[in-house]
Amino acid sequence: METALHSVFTASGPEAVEVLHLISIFVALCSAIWLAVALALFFALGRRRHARPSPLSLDTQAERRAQATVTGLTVLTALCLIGLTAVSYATQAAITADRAPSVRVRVTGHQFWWEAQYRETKPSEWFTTANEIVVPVGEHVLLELEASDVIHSLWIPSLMGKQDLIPGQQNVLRITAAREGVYRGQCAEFCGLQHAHMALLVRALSHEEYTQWRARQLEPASEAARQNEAGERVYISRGCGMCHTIKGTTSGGRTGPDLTHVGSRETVAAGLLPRSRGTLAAWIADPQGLKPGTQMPRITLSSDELQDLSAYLEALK
Ligand code: HEC
Ligand SMILES: [Cu+2]
Repeated sequence: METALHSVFTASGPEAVEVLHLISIFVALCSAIWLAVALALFFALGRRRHARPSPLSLDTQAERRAQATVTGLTVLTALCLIGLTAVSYATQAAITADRAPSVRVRVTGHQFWWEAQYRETKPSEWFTTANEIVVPVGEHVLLELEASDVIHSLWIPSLMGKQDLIPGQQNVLRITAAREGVYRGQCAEFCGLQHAHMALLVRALSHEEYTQWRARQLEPASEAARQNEAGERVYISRGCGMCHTIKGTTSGGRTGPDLTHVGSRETVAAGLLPRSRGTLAAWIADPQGLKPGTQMPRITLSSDELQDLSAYLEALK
């Protein structure tokens, strides 16, 4: 797997660049002001006052100078605040500008994973994946954010600032990946026990690769997996389908991630483990041990069942 970018300073899309510019302006101006105040303070501390002949006499000239300085600095402070407000509004307007997206994904935050439903075309062509969003490079993507249980927050630092996912409300986040690559995102609002293990990968592919990926996602469970009848039997008979969906089988659960193409994803359990047959088996054998508090129960399986099941899942490309 390529190393995923995860930093505000590797801004990789126009939205992230806007945010980085804004931060830079704030940091530069505030640092300059802090430095000026610190210098003025040191200067004042080091300066000695000349003793006056009569301590109570008023030095009108000095008074007038002080008044002018205070008035000038007050006006300057107000100007700085107004200026920062203006640039911050301008950034806000630029990153939330209503543009026609070429991909629309409904991202639902769950304890403790991300559901991504692609909704760009007619409902018969919708498909659902988890913990990974694939986007065409350079194209505008609209993420519609929802939550199923508690408040989450989506933060993909290299692509955009944070946005909350709130039950009963839809927020949106607009991203455009300027370069091919993998961008890491993270839940940025404490949402429960496994909040730290709630990562999301955004993979930006060329338009052709994206189209191919999309076509594969629309297909039901792969032929290779379907031929592993023993594995599919364990999946169905052990009740996995109550919570999971594998298109092409009788399962249609919505509580857990859609597993139709779980073998094509990079990670297992929202970035917890890199995906392989071994980690899939480890996860199924003891989800509560690996991710205490996760919403998937431990289901006791024989070692043969576990082998067949993990081979089956791995083949779901
Ligand atoms: C009570 C509901 C429930 C049952 C039953 C259940 N799961 Fe899960 N499963 C979940 C949830 C919820 C998650 C997400 C966990 C997380 O990431 O915190 C999950 C995650 C997974 C994942 C990781 C998917 C990914 O893309 O990261 C796999 C694989 C999986 N389950 C397989 C199974 C199998 C196989 C069975 C049957 C032996 C099963 N599950 C039974 C709820 C369930
Ligand atoms: Cu969360």
